[in-house]
Amino acid sequence: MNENRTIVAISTPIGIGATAIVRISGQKALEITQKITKKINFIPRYATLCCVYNSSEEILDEVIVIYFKAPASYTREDVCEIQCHGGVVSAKIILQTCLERGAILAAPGEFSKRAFLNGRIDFSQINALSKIIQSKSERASKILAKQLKGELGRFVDDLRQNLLRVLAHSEVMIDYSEEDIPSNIISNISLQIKEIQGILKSVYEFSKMRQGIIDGHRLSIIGKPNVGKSSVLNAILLYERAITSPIAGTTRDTIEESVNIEGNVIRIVDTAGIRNSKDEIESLGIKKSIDSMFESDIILAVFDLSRNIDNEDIEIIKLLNTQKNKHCIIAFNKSDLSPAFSHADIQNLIKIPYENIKISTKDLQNCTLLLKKTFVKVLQKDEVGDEILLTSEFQLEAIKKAIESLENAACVFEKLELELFSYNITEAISHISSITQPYEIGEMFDKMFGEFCLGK
Ligand SMILES: Nc1nc2c(ncn2[C@@H]2O[C@H](COP(=O)(O)OP(=O)(O)OP(=O)(O)O)[C@@H](O)[C@H]2O)c(=O)[nH]1
Ligand SMILES: [Mg+2]
Repeated sequence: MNENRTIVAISTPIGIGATAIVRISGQKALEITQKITKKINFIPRYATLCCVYNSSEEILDEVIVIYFKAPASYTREDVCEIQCHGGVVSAKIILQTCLERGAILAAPGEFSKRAFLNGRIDFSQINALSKIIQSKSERASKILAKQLKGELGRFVDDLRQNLLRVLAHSEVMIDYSEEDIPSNIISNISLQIKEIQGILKSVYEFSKMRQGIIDGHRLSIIGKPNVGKSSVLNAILLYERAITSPIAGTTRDTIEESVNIEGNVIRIVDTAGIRNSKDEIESLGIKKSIDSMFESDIILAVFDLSRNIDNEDIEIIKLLNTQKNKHCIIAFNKSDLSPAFSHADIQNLIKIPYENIKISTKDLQNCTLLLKKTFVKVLQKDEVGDEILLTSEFQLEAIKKAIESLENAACVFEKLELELFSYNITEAISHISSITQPYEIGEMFDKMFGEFCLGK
């Protein structure tokens, strides 16, 4: 990127609101603003009322200019913000005039990119920014605002400092012969590694469970065929969205609908019944059911109380057991019929935490009420207080890799293979650091800044 270019963009939505803001950043920001306003004196951080003129000296609008002198600005460059009248015309013609005076149209997120490259914000803050812009929930915005203030950056810094200390100890020990290494240093390092591993694991699991807060909740209804999954979907939506029938294998493809339950937007996915099928189309549907379960943060597994537990149900339980760090609800359906088994019969097969409910979709009112109550109960577990929350797939992946590196480190440390130990600690440090200072900058930047709107 050529840092000498002065960029400009409209940073408010076009056509909405009483005022609009045109933002200019770069070496020529002040000079361009002076030219288009025919005014020389702008005191930094003071609002100045003036007019904007085009190159034929015609007045375009009466505006307020705020000049942010470098480095005390969002990008750490000279920045001028021109507040003009809203609507569709004014901001556009002011933008055009700036372009004529030598500014270049900013790419999406280019102001933030400069802020990052000039050390004003770190990568975790950029991530928070991009998510705040897209956020549709108040809860998500509050969490992201904390990240924007650099909370995650400080967490990363602390961990990095601790690991650097461990690394320094290890480097010193390399020069000793094995028997000369003081035993208290060895036990101290083991303890520190364990402690950091513990912190990382709990942050990872806590965040994984709560991914739905930031990205939106997704609930998959799974079960073997004919247990009443589509009937459950219809009960949640209170209308016949999916076809239901006594024929096993009625639902062939996933069906998705969004519902708002006490302010939580949940995408509900009804899936094809999971079983061993030779039918090609049904098998494709079943694959989609399993994929959908993997992508969900809440799983609603439905069982038919009126039929004996069989191998197909056991397969569903086995699948559930692979889904750690997710919310799981087990619904025993068809409770209006005489029961063939009870919760106690399968309880010890289920290895993950879950809520269980007994329902009958034939008693629609109670069924809907109970399902919604359970969803709310499950979502309440998502409350986030002062805990650190990782808010993107990239951050989760970085912490996961750091945990793996620390596991390797702990393993080689037992054998006092110190060079390998140092190598693994260095790896862990670089994975953790990538949350605030990514090393593969190019591609990731384009992807992330591409999600920004113009003028941010
Ligand atoms: N008695 C009784 N029948 C139910 C209940 N819920 C669903 N059914 C019936 O069970 C049959 C299967 O229901 P569906 O909702 O189509 O089941 P499904 O799990 O979506 O089935 P597939 O799409 O084939 O996997 C239908 O005939 C429903 O009317 C219930 O609570 N009680
Ligand atoms: Mg169905």
